[in-house]
Amino acid sequence: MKEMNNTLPKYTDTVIIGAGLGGLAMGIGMQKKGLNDYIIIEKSTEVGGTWRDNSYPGCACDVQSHLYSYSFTNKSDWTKRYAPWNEIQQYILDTVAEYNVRPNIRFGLEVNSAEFDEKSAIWTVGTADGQTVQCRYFVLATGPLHVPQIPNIPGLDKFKGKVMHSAQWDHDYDLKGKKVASIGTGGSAIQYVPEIAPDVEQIDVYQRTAAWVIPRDERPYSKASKWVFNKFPSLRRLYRSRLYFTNEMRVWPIFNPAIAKAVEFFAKRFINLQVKDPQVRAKLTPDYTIGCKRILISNKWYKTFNRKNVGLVTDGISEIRENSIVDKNGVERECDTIILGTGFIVDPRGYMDKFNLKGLPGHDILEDWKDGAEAYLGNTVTGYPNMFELVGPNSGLGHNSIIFMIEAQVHYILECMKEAKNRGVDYLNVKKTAQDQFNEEIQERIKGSVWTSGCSSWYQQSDGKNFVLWPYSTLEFWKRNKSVVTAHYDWVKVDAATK
Ligand code: N01
Repeated sequence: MKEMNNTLPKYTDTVIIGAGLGGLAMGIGMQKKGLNDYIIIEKSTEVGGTWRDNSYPGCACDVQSHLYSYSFTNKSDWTKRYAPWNEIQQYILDTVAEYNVRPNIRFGLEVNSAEFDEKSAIWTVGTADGQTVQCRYFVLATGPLHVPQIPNIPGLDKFKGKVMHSAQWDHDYDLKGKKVASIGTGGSAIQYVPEIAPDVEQIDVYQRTAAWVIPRDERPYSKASKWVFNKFPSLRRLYRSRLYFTNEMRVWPIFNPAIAKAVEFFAKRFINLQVKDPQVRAKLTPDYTIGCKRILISNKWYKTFNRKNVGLVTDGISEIRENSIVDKNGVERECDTIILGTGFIVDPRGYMDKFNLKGLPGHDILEDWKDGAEAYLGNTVTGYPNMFELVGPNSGLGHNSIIFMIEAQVHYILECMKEAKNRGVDYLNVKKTAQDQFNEEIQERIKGSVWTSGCSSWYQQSDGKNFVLWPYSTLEFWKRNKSVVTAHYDWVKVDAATK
């Protein structure tokens, strides 16, 4: 067990919340600029975020390893095209060691308040154990997919067997010979169901909406290719760029129905080739346009339904009893284990409900976001000076590496800090007009996408507004984050006497 520091200093220049890929990129980015006066507050006892929490069987990234990694680290020995969770977690640990970030992290502390004082231009950040730290800059790197969504199904609390969410896998629990019910068919379930199916006696998969799943171009990297990537970093970078531009093409079907139809044709063929039983095949075939929900990749998912011990239930769940699940047709199926592949609470108004976040007078985040979470470029919010978000509203992705977006945002935040320093001001606050214009533009663009073609997905808040995704190319995002449009901000110097 590594030594943990969980004492907050009285003051530090920058507080970052979260030691996942975002928070670590921010910390390392600051160090590289010689800005060492920062701390990262992490509620868990280890770094890694998603890749620390998600360790279910078969858990792997569906973005290629050479791309799903920081541009500034030179890892050449990824074992395969899509790295498993533990290889990514090890990569994160190695990066933390390489940049010596650990001394700046305070573990086991959950931030539950942050308040900005207009007179001094100082944030006071508080943690659940009663500590506080003051800072000039405040960066939210909490990640949009970290709070498990436990479904509100009648009787779940009365179930006598084992219940676990995919992001809270109990590795001490032996699934051998168990009768399992797995709820949900998203990115997590399509990875763990095929892995556990050979071990369990029976697994019934409860599907509410079928997912579009396309082939995964998986392959291990040979010793020779690792050697080449190690010896010739420029070739590794070239390969990375190739992966990047190939993924970038996946944005085309999102805005072009004809391309979406063509992709759908091949995806249907894939289902037909993989699934033997025509009735099961029909149930697994989605009834919405491909791309409306996140497109998933697996070579194992559909085939798994050819197994005798794998059932597919599409009639919905009416209740859970002590040892069984009853579907909406009244059919009762016994089980001793329920696995919830039911995703995460993505809307920040859901997972920030116990976080008291207050900016300039009159600005309370839950109040400001009562109609939906909004930011400018996904990273600054009107009324919250010197506060930045990583992967905030409408800066998420479904088609390429989120690390690309994170690095663009880190660059942008550092540019903001530099500009504030050059101007000799105490804080910057994005103008409401700039934020509103940005969001109008984004929502207008989204209207023309496949995401609004009639499905329901975690990209949307309850009224249907897509608050998650960036609707342009990632190059466009990089371009807009390259430098700060200074006219979009108020740059404020506070009265020295009140500091
Ligand atoms: O969660 P999801 P996930 N009753 O929200 C169903 C990332 N990820 O954990 O579609 C019955 O996608 C729900 O049904 P429906 C990736 O971004 C990345 O699988 O709403 N069913 C759905 O089928 C991914 O998209 C990697 O009708 C209920 C499922 O549960 C995101 O994480 C790997 C229900 C939830 O699917 C989340 O994936 C894995 C209920 N009450 C995951 N509530 C990478 O490789 C929900 N469902 C980077």
